[in-house]
Amino acid sequence: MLLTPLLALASVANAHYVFPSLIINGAPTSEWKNVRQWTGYQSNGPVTDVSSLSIRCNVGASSKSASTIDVAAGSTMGFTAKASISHPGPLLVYMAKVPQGSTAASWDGSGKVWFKIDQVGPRFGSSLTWPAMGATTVSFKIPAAVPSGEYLVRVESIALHSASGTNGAQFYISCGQINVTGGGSGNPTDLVAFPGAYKSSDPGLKINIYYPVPTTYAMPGPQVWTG
Ligand SMILES: *[C@@H]1O[C@H](CO)[C@@H](O)[C@H](O)[C@H]1NC(C)=O
Ligand SMILES: [Cu+2]
Repeated sequence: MLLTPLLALASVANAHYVFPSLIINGAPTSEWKNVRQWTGYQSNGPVTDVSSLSIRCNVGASSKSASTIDVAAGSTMGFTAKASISHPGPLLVYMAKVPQGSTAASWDGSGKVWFKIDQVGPRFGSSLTWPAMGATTVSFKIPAAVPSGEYLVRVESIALHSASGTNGAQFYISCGQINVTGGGSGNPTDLVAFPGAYKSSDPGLKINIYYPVPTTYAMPGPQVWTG
């Protein structure tokens, strides 16, 4: 995971955020061109119910459509975070292959189809520090072994600043539409569904990250598939 930090410490302490653009070949695409524009995106607000359909690609986005863009297998791509990831918590990235006969533009992402390709959790010390916090871009590698074809790619920042109560974790999510070219012959494992991958009682979701200071952290969801 590569993270671009916010350069100036802007007044974002309590601000929500969105992931509106993909970063392809080092350059951001237009906002909401290759990322599904979810209902109410202007609010920058989070999803909080892990059992809702909104946990998949954000509010109403299962039935939204964007443009699909080519990405070479094995290359680095990313998302912009606007204005920045201003809450503490892990950052996770999933992909789902579009089934035969469907397209990234029309598929809803349903079923046990999502595999995790990257994540970054906390560093431990006298308090937890979260490397993704403050980032304005997040970048990750599309595994070289991923087969060619169309995919949804899902970025997720889970904000844990008020997660000690049930449904206190906040999920900031976007789904992009990509067409993997030059792919391999891997067979992604540990597939999960959204909703379904998480429970509100998961130890990485219902957690007081401040006191007592945790010495371990259980990343939500499955293992990372590295190809
Ligand atoms: C995906 O890439 C393949 C190989 O270049 C191409 O034939 C196909 O048209 C592309 N699909 C989309 C939706 O861009
Ligand atoms: Cu917020």
